[in-house]
Amino acid sequence: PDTLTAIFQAVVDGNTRGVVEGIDRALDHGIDAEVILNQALIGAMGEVGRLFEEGEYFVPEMLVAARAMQAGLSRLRPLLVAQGVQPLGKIVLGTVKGDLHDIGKNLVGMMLEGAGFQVIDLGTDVAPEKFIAALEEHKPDILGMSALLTTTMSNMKLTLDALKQTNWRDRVRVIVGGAPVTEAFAQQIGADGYAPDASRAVTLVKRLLQ
Ligand code: B1M
Repeated sequence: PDTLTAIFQAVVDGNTRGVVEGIDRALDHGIDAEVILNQALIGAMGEVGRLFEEGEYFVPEMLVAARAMQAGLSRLRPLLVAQGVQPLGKIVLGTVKGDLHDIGKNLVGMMLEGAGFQVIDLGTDVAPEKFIAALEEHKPDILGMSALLTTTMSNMKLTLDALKQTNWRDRVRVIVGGAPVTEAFAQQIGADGYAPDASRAVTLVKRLLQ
């Protein structure tokens, strides 16, 4: 528990080295990678968000915290991702246009890979045309969009609308997620599914591909 608190604090402080060393120590103590992820890393980003809301943190602090978090995720990645399995399906994933948040998306991608799916990650600020070009190129089973801002959620709908202009809408299942996104919103824009977190994104994808 002390080790987890130290990792949590290192993320909040943006102390990348502290995060990585803390994770190594936690793993040495036999703490499970998923426990480290959920309790220390994800918990810490929640705290960073709270500090930002209260005006105690500004964008630079959020950014260094995010970097420390990403370093932690990279360290955990091999433990969360199973290797050498036959892909269960293909997913094209990206954060929508205008939105640069990628931690949640990366986590969703990692969990899906861990569950045996092939993930093609288009990164952040992905315009509808770019999603469509990736569908043409990779011919995935699923298209996943992430948005963290209330102002960029609408770009999920724009992407879905753009899909309808192509012959892709019926050929791919579309799932959405991200902090401001809800089940109701997903239905309203005509997505095929919504997941509130990365592990439920895996359950959702499995269900949609059955
Ligand atoms: Co930003 N930011 N940020 N930020 N940031 C939020 C989102 C905010 C809620 C903070 C706040 O005010 N409390 C707020 C949004 C308010 C709103 O829209 N209502 C906000 C703001 C305002 C901004 C800026 C506008 C600030 C500014 O410039 N004034 C700016 C916008 C930049 C842009 O995108 N154009 C901005 C910038 C940034 C940083 C670049 C500094 C940094 C991002 C770095 C990065 O991602 N590489 C950052 C960060 C770190 C945050 C907070 C603190 C943390 C986000 C995060 O990584 N959470 C965030 C506050 C918060 O969320 N408490 C905040 C951890 C992550 C694991 O969770 O992403 O929710 P999450 O993902 C979850 C689920 O949502 C779900 O699964 C994930 C794992 O369980 N999920 C999916 C996500 N995608 C999914 C897709 C799926 C399924 C599930 O299917 C495809």
